[in-house]
Amino acid sequence: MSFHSGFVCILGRPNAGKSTLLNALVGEKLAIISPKPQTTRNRILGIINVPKQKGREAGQIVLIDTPGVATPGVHRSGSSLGRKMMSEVRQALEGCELILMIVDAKKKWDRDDAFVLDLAKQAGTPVFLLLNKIDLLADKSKLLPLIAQFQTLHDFKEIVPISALKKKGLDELLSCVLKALPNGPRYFPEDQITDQPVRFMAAELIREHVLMQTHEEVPHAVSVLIEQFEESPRLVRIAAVIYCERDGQKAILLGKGGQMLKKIGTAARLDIEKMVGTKVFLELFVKIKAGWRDSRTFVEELDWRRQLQQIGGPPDPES
Ligand SMILES: Nc1nc2c(ncn2[C@@H]2O[C@H](COP(=O)(O)OP(=O)(O)OP(=O)(O)O)[C@@H](O)[C@H]2O)c(=O)[nH]1
Ligand SMILES: [Mg+2]
Repeated sequence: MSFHSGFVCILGRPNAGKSTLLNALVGEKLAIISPKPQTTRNRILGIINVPKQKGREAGQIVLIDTPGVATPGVHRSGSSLGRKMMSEVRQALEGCELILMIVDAKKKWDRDDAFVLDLAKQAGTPVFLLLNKIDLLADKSKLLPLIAQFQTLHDFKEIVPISALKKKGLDELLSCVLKALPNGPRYFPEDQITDQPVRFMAAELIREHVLMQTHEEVPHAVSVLIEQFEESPRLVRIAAVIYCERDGQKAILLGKGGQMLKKIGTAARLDIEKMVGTKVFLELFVKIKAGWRDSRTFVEELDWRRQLQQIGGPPDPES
């Protein structure tokens, strides 16, 4: 019996729906979602084990969600954070067997999409084009001309209309992906769905609620670091710091009489409890770290892969 497997990179501009697709395909919330661009900052693995079905071989798809690709010069792409996000995208592209380039079917193709396509072309890897958000297309007859138009841009291996949000077209997509992957091993144990540590996912859930509750520059100026994470059978104790860059942002995050921080904390605690399956005691602090997005050292501190590497020994000088 043949077994298909491989690494599949989800690539696209900010807000195209990459993380929504990852969660929908894996069937678990692995990545945070928000209507604000540049929500995802790290590459996120999602592992799917596909059982053998009629007309479909068994296999394992290792999806990699990536930060939204920003065209140089926009979205502070030159900051340390921006550079780090692009390096996460490049690492995901390296060595993957297939690229799922995702675009918003409602939006006109522009230079940001062209920049993403160039990246995919440079990788020299087969590309599927996913036309996402088709639930927003009132007139579905527009899809065929749209597909014909996209066919002129690149020799896409497949063009698949989907709705990541409404979970439309995903079964067909999975079958196409599996077919496109080579025969290979099971890379991860069958019960593993991600490589992210729980404490990092907890930090992300806190950041998701900051993204939901705040506006303009605040969400982009926020990062979350877990300072304490103690697990016991019936309770997880977490202390986390929400970093922002300025006094005004801190005031917004605290809110009148601390109301905003309380709201973020309660909502995040409920989500973390759902994830860990026990009660959670969550303490949140807000601190200012001026210009952290331009600090390479601090941006590296936010990278859990790097943190693990440091615990395990000195970092590889090549990385
Ligand atoms: N209507 C509709 N909305 C969608 C669909 N997929 C994603 N969205 C919405 O698009 C917004 C962005 O979704 P994300 O999954 O966070 O997008 P992303 O590409 O991961 O964005 P970044 O991490 O910022 O690069 C959210 O408000 C989603 O709910 C879809 O199929 N239909
Ligand atoms: Mg995302």
